[in-house]
Amino acid sequence: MTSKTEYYLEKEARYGAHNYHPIPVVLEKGAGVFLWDVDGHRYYDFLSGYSAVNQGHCHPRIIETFIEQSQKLTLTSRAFHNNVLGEYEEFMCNLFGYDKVLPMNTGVEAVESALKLARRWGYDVKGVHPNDAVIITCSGNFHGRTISVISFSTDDDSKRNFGPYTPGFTTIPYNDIPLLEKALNNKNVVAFLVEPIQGEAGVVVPDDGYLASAANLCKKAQVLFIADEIQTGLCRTGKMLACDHDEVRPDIVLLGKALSGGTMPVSAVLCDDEVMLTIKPGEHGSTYGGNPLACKVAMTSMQVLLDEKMAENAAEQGAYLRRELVNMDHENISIVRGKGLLNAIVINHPTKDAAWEMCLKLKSNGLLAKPTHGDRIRFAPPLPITKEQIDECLEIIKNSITL
Ligand code: IF1
Repeated sequence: MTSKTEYYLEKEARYGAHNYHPIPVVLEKGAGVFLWDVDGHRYYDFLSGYSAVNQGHCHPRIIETFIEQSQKLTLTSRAFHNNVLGEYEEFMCNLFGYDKVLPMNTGVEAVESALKLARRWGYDVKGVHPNDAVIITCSGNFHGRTISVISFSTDDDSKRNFGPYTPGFTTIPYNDIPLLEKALNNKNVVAFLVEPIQGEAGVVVPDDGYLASAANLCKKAQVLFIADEIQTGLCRTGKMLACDHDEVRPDIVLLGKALSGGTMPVSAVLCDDEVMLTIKPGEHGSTYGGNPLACKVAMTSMQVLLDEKMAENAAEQGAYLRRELVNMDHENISIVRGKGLLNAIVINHPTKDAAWEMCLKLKSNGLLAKPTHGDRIRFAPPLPITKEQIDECLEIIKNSITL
């Protein structure tokens, strides 16, 4: 480790909260699929800020919009109108096919907003007795880190000693239709919250048709189907939304991360009037939600995905990457899975922390990835990656997974 890298690591360790355990690399520049550290080393980024930089680092069009709007007007609060919000809302409703959008900031705020909408809809429209609403979630879920959202986490690290927890949630296994059907047999259930692919769990892809069957069952039971597309959406899996693979139209869609191309926290809840209009003025909101800078940046970020056909490229390069990883037939890789450019390999190696050690080797060889749950490594590069670049990455991977 160079003294320059050490300098920054020391500062963070000394003055920052210790709520992360990062790979020891200090980055100072990014462009497209590449990152550079403080010593000038270049890396392929195989995390993409957990899918926040789908469009690639510092995309010129997104940055141009950012600079332009930030020199004009950045925040008005929702006490007043601004001349960007309405156009952004129209743009989003047209692009995704919903009546209304609710703008928020971080992903977990979109999740919280959806939970509030679902409960409110349950009481005002479905007629559930006040305070009796139940929301079904899946084991292995990751939807963020607020108290209510970790209340239905099944991950001990996220949850332990943060109680007391918020009531009103039940958990069923992921990718299990019979148990969903059983859980829906309760008139107090107002919503089913699900990730189309479970990211944090290590890119767990459900069976084809799972989302369609689940959405169907929800419809029959008069229960809202909420898709958390914060990580899977915005072209990451080879379609605009991961639900598109199953031709499912969720009652509520949650977006975040790449909605701003990695420039700032921008999230959104999309749904129709029957749900959205149950919340009235003064009943929900956020200081930064719907600010004109975020709205302008989000519109360009979405336009870039469309103009540069990033869904198509993610589908094509993702399929190629998985095929070549399987063909590598390496004894240390037991599973290759994913969709589009949201992928993971599962490591099979006796060494304790083998995946972590491999990520350190990947780093030395010029590729940044992060292990999850001990033995899984996520491979999720920015979506503009080319076949030639994937080939180079495959070479790096091959040279790094032998310990
Ligand atoms: C961290 C994981 C990814 C998400 C889904 C909501 C949120 C997230 C499906 C909340 C956030 C994060 C946050 C980040 C790590 C990361 C992550 F490994 F934990 F699961 F991406 F894979 N719904 N995902 O994935 O969004 O409030 O953070 O904007 O360090 O906690 P947020």
